[in-house]
Amino acid sequence: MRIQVAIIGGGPSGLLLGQLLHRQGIETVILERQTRDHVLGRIRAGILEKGTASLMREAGVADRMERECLIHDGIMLSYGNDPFEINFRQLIQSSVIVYGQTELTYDLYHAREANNAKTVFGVEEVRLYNLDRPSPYVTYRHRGQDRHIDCDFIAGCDGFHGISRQSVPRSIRREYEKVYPFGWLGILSETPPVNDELIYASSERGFALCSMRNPNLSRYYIQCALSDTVHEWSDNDFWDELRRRIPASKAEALVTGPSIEKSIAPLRSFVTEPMHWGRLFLCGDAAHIVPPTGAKGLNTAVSDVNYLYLALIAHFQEGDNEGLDRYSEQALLRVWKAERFSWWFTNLMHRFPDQSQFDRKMQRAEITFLRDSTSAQTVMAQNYVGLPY
Ligand code: RFL
Ligand code: PHB
Repeated sequence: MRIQVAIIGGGPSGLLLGQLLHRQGIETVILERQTRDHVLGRIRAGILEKGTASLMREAGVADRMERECLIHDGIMLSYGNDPFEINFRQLIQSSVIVYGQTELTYDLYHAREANNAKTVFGVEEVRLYNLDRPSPYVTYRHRGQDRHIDCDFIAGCDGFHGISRQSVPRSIRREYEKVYPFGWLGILSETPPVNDELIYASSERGFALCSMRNPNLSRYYIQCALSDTVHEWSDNDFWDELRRRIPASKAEALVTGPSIEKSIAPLRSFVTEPMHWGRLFLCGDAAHIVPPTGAKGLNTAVSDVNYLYLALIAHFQEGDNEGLDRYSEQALLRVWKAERFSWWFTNLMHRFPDQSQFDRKMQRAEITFLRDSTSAQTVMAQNYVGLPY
């Protein structure tokens, strides 16, 4: 089999890239390790930047998103019992969109199937070859058979645990990492959200986040120890702990119910450089990870896709390779800014195990500065709604 672009990974990066390229007449195959249902069952991101929404529009897959999304003009922050709003609309005339990664991924699979574009699920032992030559190829096993795909380019969209990043020689790769000493325990429940806007709460007991997917589906998180397991947290324990961490007026108004999903995610900042080697281009979580504070993971994956998509069409349609040559540098410039924002917001809002009273006072001073300073709020708003591409 021969194809123009082989895409490794059928998460949001791979699917969106495939859909954008398909609309420009560029042929792709997506190789996905899991089943479609497995990919769609993963509850992850919930907030889309404007740039993400416009790329969904450009990909022709935004109809349901436009109909069902919620538009959020701001977020609430709270320290102890002291909530205040950062209003994006007033500060920078902008907003974000609430639309789950599961929904976005579903829309992209639906479009791919309607286009008859090829996706192979359940692939094993994917290996990339000849990456530094003009004729790269991919091998994999599927239903017990060995397969081979010749291609012009490979897009490594296979997430943090994928093989694409590992295919860049160790001598070329530089990796930067910070692992945080806590995780987030998240639950999804069919209850009305406690507030119209998201609440990011810093309390003496640790961080909490009140988010949502729609008017009857709430997503809540609490900071937990890395050694905690979901089985140790009953729904009642979760709700009790959440109430203790959010402002009292919100704790009183919280509507609880059974969780329909419960999971723990560790928090990590990670970047690999370069994001391009020979005919291989890394996109999204394959190249970088952010802690979820600030909702930058999915959105940064999408901004990589934007740069790579434009570079690939310039190559295929005009024989212009400048975008491909500049891809890594261009993508990394924006990636590091998202890394900085997510790291800053994580440090500001969480309790760290070895934190001194002085460190806690510093957090308090910074949050109150943010509460009282329009300039500081403007900087926060610009980063939260998404920096320009
Ligand atoms: P994904 O979504 O991980 O998709 C990669 C796909 O590649 C497949 N794969 C392979 N396929 C073939 N061969 C191999 N060898 C393969 N190895 C892996 C995987 O099965 C998968 O389908 O990466 P992508 O597309 O770059 O998208 C990135 C986003 O998913 C990610 O940035 C966000 O979900 C991060 N993230 C969150 N971001 C937010 O903005 N807000 C959140 O609340 C939020 N919650 C989360 C998250 C990430 C999590 N992970 C990765 C542990 C919660 C979790 C649990
Ligand atoms: C979510 O809704 O899952 C979510 C929202 C905002 C974040 C992280 C996660 O910063």
